[in-house]
Formats: sequence, structure tokens, C-alpha cells
Amino acid sequence: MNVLLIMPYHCDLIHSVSLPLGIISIASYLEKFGVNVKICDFSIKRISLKQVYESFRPDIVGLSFPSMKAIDGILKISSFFRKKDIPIVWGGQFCDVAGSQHFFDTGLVDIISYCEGEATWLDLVRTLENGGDLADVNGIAYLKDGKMQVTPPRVFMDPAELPRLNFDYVDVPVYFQYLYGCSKLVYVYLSKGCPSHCTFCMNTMCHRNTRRRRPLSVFVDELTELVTKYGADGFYFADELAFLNDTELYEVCDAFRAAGLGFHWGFQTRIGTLSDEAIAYAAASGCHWIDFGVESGNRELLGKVAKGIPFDRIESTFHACKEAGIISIANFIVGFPGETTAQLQDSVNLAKRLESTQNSFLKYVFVPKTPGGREVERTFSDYPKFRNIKDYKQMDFFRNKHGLSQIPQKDIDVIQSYFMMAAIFRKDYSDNRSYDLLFKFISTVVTRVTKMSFMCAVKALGEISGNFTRFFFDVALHPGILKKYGLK
Ligand code: B12
Repeated sequence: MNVLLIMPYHCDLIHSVSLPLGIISIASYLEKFGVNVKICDFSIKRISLKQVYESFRPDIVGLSFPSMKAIDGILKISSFFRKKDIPIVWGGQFCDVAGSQHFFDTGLVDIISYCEGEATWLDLVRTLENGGDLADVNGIAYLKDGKMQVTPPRVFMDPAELPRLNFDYVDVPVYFQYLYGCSKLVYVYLSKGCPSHCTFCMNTMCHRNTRRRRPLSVFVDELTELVTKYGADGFYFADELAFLNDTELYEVCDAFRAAGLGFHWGFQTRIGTLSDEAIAYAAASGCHWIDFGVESGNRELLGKVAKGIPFDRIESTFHACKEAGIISIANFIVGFPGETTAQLQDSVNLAKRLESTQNSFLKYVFVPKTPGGREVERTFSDYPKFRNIKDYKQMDFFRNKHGLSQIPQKDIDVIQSYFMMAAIFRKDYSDNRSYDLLFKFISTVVTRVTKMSFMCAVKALGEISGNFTRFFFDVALHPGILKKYGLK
């Protein structure tokens, strides 16, 4: 059976693209069982769908649905395959959080796959080959008499069963990006999921609050290949929670040191998982940046969203990063349901006190199936309602206009824009890292715009310039709001 796996295009220049790890993992797994797979990544190349179809003749096509940004691409590519009479499968994290009857109402999908796709795909391929019943495939939804049927969730795999990622499915160098002093940075992943229960996080659906780590030796082999064969010089851990504790971090640092490859790397973790000594050890082992979810500077609000981080460790963790020479990013969410202006003020005050390199304030986005989303549905009568798949585009922190907090919407916009501008024009670090976010944007635009279709490029350039103009005017025209929060 020929399986075609697709990463759809997204007309977005804010984020450079990165290795499509999800479908590479599925392809590498299917390959182990003799299934013939091809990957097409429309987010990095202009590809003719007709050519792909005619040269490969897929028996089934799977589209990755990472976020709401992919909606237009998914619909367009699926429309093409709808005429070819082959089953169309959508999977990926956006299906986990939003997959619903609305998806089937498009008439463009036959099967939705939930959570991790490797074993589900193998099961699907075998079932379709043998004319079996979809009801026997766990972890999917399909249509029966026009109604969506959901099969029982699939038991998560032991990650040790996953083979080493086969990067030959893609053209690795086209994914290199500039960031934090690296010029050939790619995303990689060591673990899946996070055991925490933050009420706003999609992890509840994607990984059911579990975390599983792949064998370290396999991960280091993959990095070695990316450095020696392709020349990668930086790795961004795509993990939700890269390290549970110091022991895990030391193990990885020692493995990196033993490999002697000299790359830089960075990851995302929670406040409280790593000691100051571990942070210093990471820096000495090539770690250049760490992302932390702080979310709010108000203890009560952090409790309400079950963040579960030690409040008194926040400031000292950023201090430890500064001491170690690590770029530290503090991520806040602004506009939580019911959040008050005073609570936002606490967040701004904390951000100002932190010795972080960069602070990001992104708008709260309503995600229906999360515990927080359910709470919103119970308590707010005017929560965002989705009537069709395109309505889900609202789940974008730049577009989202639906306020659920007590904070005036303009304050939220201005705070988000203020910290965005500060991050873009940040120059407060050692020379080679100054303005790195600005360089990242510029290099992304330059490298990607030519690879997009004309219409996509126009739309993406329009969106990026629109966003920058908005950030600029939000900050320039609202000194009163900035003053109110002590930012002027
Ligand atoms: C790397 C990354 C990116 C990269 C590239 C993404 C890519 N090419 O895959 C970049 C930086 C470009 C990016 C951009 C964005 N991202 Co991003 N990104 C991630 C990140 C950190 C890792 C994804 C990853 O590789 N995981 C590892 C692989 C192995 O897992 P996976 O992708 O989930 O794949 C598994 C399953 O989902 C499933 N699966 C995946 N594809 C398919 C396809 C089929 C057919 C099937 C059956 C199954 C299946 O099987 C896979 C193997 O088990 C995740 C967070 C995370 N840790 O997962 C966020 C995440 C996916 N991104 C997110 C967001 C919001 C965005 C942006 C919209 C940000 C923005 N506002 O601009 C953009 C839009 C990108 C887009 N095209 O839609 C959200 C999505 C939330 C949602 N579901 O709505 C996430 C979950 C982060 C978060 N918690 O907020 N992102």
C-alpha cells in the first residue's frame, strides 16, 4: 500500500518552518513494517499536487493538522484528493483539540486520527488492506450514516518501540533556521507529553497528562546524523517538558559531551524542575536558551489554572539562567477567563522584576476540550462558539478578539504588542545574540517567501506587515495604557 503523508502549507511568515517530526516518525515506523511511504511538505516548497499524485499513486493520504493555521491548506489539499477516490485521514494536535463533527461536515475527510499516529496508521493500513472494519481501529473517528463515530482511545506506545527517525524522507537543509546565534537550527524531540494538569493546556487531550521519553541513545544518534551528514549547528527540543528533573538533564548533557559534536541547544521546561546547578551544567554543555511557562504573576490565578509551579522559585530560576549565560524566555498568558486588571498588573510587575532575556505575553485562547475550556462553557454564556471548521481560526492569539477576562480588550492588545516589540528589538545580550528574533523574522521571510505560491506569499506578507503595524501602533498610540501598567 502506498501511503502519502502531507504537511499542508500555512500562509504564515512569523514562524519559520521546522522538520515535520510527527509525519517523519509515522513514516519511519511504517517503513519498519514494509509500508511504502512518501512525505510531502507543502509548508516549505511549492509542489504540484497533480505531479505528486501521478508519480506516487497513493492508496491513502494523511494530512498533518498541527494548528488552526493549517485549516486553509488542509481544506485545499483535501479537496484535490477528494476527487481521486482514496481515503483521506487527518491527524495531529489540532485534531486532538478540535476534531469534531465540524471536520466531517466539510465532506473532505474520511478518518480523523487522535493522539500519536504511528501505531494507529499501521492498524489503519492493515484494516483497509484486509477490508476490515474501522470500528476495530482504536484512536480514530469516522463517519457512519453521516454521524461521527469515535473508537476507544489507543493505549500509548512504549517509545522504545519507535525506530530512529529516518530523515531521508525530507530535505533536511531546507529546514535550517536562524535563531539564538545558530544558523542551522532544527527541531528534534526526546519526549512526548507532560504530566502536569494546567487547565488551559492541550496536553490533556494530546498526551492525556502523561510523559514518555524515547531512548536517549536513539535521540543522540539522530542528532549525530543531523550534525555530521547535514551540518546542523543547533537543536530546539520540541518536547512539551524536556526534563523532569536534574537527573534527566545531567544524563542528556553527559551524552552530548560524550558525542563531542559542539552544537548549541535549548528547550522548554517548567519552573521548579531544575536546580540552579543543573542550569549551570546545561550551559557548560552547550545549552543556549531555555523557555519557561510562567503564565501569570498572580499566585491565586496560577492556582486557579492548576499551574503547579513553586512561585518562590520563579525569580531565582531566571537569575540562575542569567548567571549561567543562558537566554531565558518567560512566557505569560494574558486575558485568562475572569482575570482582573490587578492580576494582569501582577504579571507585568513580575515580568519587569525578572532577569529574563525576553518576556512574551500572548492572549489566552479558548480551547474547547481542555478542563479550562469546559469551565468556560459552564460559566460564560458568550464563550466563542464554533459552527464550522473555519470558526476554529479564532484559536489564534493574534486574531482572537473574544475577551473572557475583566481586562479591557485594548489593554490586552497593547500589553501583547509591547512585549512583542520589546522581544523583536531586544539587544540586551552578548553581541552575537542581539536582535536575534528580528534576524529570525527577516531570514524566515527571505527564505520562505519565494517558496510559497504567489497568493500565499501575498497573504503571508500582508499578515506579517499587518501584525507589525498593529504592534507598532498599539504601543505608539496608547501611552496611557502603558503608563497604567507602569511600562512607560
Ligand atoms: C515544532 C513546532 C512547530 C514548528 C513546526 C511544526 C511542524 N512542522 O510540525 C513551527 C515553529 C513552525 C510551529 C509553528 C506553529 N505552531 Co507549533 N509546535 C511545535 C511543537 C513544539 C512540536 C511539534 C512536534 O514536532 N512534536 C513532535 C511530534 C513527534 O509530535 P506531533 O507533531 O504531535 O505528531 C504526532 C501526532 O500529533 C500525530 N500526527 C501528527 N501528524 C499527523 C498526521 C496524520 C495523518 C496522523 C494520522 C497523525 C498525525 O502523530 C505524530 C506522531 O506521534 C508543538 C508542541 C509539541 N511539543 O508538540 C507546537 C504546537 C503544535 N504548535 C502550536 C501552534 C499554536 C503553532 C502556531 C499556530 C503558532 C502561531 N501562532 O503561529 C504555528 C502554526 C504552524 C502550523 N503549520 O499550523 C500548538 C498547536 C495548538 C493547537 N493544536 O491548536 C502546539 C501544540 C504548541 C502549543 N501547545 O500551543 N510549531
